[in-house]
Amino acid sequence: MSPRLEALLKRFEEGDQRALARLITLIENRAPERNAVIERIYEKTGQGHIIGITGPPGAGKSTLVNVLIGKYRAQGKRVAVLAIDPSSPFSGGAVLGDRVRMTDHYRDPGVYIRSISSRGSHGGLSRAAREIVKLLDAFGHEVIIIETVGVGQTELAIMDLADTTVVVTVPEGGDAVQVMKAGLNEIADIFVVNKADREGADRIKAELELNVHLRPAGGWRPAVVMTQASADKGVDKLVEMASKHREYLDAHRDPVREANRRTHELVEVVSGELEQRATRSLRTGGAEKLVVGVRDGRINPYSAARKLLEDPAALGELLAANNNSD
Ligand SMILES: Nc1nc2c(ncn2[C@@H]2O[C@H](COP(=O)(O)OP(=O)(O)O)[C@@H](O)[C@H]2O)c(=O)[nH]1
Ligand SMILES: [Mg+2]
Repeated sequence: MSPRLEALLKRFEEGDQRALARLITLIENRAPERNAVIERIYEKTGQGHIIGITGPPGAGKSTLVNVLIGKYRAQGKRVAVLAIDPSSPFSGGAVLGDRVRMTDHYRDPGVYIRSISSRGSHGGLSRAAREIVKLLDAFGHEVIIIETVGVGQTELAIMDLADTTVVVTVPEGGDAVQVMKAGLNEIADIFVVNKADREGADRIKAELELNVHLRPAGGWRPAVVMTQASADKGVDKLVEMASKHREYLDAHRDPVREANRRTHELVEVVSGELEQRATRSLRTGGAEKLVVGVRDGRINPYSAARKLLEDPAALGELLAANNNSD
């Protein structure tokens, strides 16, 4: 580990928010040092309550997060927010009003807000999100809120990072149907019907409650909470249910799920690292004869790959850590 990275980690451990920000940027940029960073902080993770908030755009998720931050701060808890939503107030697509409301929290040293863009990133987003959440957790945040727009597979994978998943819906046209279609009802630990001031909120609540009762008995039954985030109504109930859900999780640990998560993490880190090393090494002269043969068409890529994989010495060279040019 370079002395610079060592110094940065030391500042992180001392609680310097700028060091936290720099380390998050390393993760976002997929810097080669990122594995070493997470390895170093890993033991300090597992303390914070990770709350995922998802739902259609415009449902009021960011407004709700703003209010939630205040509630948790009033309990004396340190709060981090990771927003993965290009249109979120956190990520710059904000209406002015949202930004003004956020400034209180921006100045509060007990609150850390970060957004990452979901644009342009491919398979790496859920891994980056997981690693950033680990940093936020190890830093000492007691509550970590992840906000995403519930649409694709990546967002579902990101919600899998959460201990407690909150699905936000609104009374507007067909919104609840959209939630069902996107498979969000299966991942919800708590449903929020936001914009309770709007017509039809009671009907949506009844629909969701019916849906909850159709779930097999046993296990956690998702609560349905009505809120009016913009008027700070009903949010205390959400805080209460989130805390109940966490107690439930503590009392009903799922060792199989935890083992699967850890194994998945191992596979992801190893395969990512192997791919990076092999790619670099093949581009910079590793397995030269084979690569040249493939380039000028004498050997087909499949035969070359098989030869390489069947030769332990060549493979060892290809994957040697010193091929890393960091
Ligand atoms: N009527 C009403 N509007 C709300 C409520 N909560 C949020 N909004 C408004 O809904 C709009 C979208 O909110 P936002 O938090 O950006 O939604 P997001 O895209 O889900 O993050 C904003 O104009 C909010 O002021 C509510 O409870 N009632
Ligand atoms: Mg938002």
